[in-house]
Amino acid sequence: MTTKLTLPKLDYEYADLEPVLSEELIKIHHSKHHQNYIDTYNKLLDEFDIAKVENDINKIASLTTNLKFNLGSHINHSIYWKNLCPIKNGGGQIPENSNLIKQIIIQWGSVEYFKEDFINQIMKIQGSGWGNLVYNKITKCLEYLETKDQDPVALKSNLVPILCIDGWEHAWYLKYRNVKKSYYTEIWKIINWADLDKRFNEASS
Ligand code: MN3
Repeated sequence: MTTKLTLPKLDYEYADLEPVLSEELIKIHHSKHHQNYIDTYNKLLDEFDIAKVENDINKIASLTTNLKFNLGSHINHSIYWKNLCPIKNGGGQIPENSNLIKQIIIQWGSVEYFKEDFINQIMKIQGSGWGNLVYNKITKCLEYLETKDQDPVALKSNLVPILCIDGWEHAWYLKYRNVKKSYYTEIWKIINWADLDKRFNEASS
């Protein structure tokens, strides 16, 4: 018995992340790209059930790789959508008494310097991947972590994702074309700091 995935509904309308991310871009990213990862995962699950019955080792090996890719993508996108918030609903605004912000200031000195550092790090992605801010449960510190392709942070057991930024070209190209850095600079205007703070509090408690 396998559990099929369904596309999570967004907490906002496709046009609500304007002007940082356009309605067309978010609509395609959510209803086409994210949906496609889910449809593919669900289809692979059916094939996996058959491969198990047939004890087909080669089929099982290739399906496992593809299942990981598509489920990882779903996990990453599900965090990404929650990490974003329309400006009119408080996107980009730093909440008062945020434990996450206190930790950022301890480690980076200021939110501005943290953002600058994050942008420098995420610009280093070659090809497709994600730039993540994670909480390390062993060192009890925040870290930047790059994950390749659709690998989710969840594959590393001591790390908890706080912020996952999609570095795939489909996440920004329709709006920013060849100027990728503008995507990474502008996105802070729609960051859902309240969501990040909630994730940090859960991870560090
Ligand atoms: Mn994406």
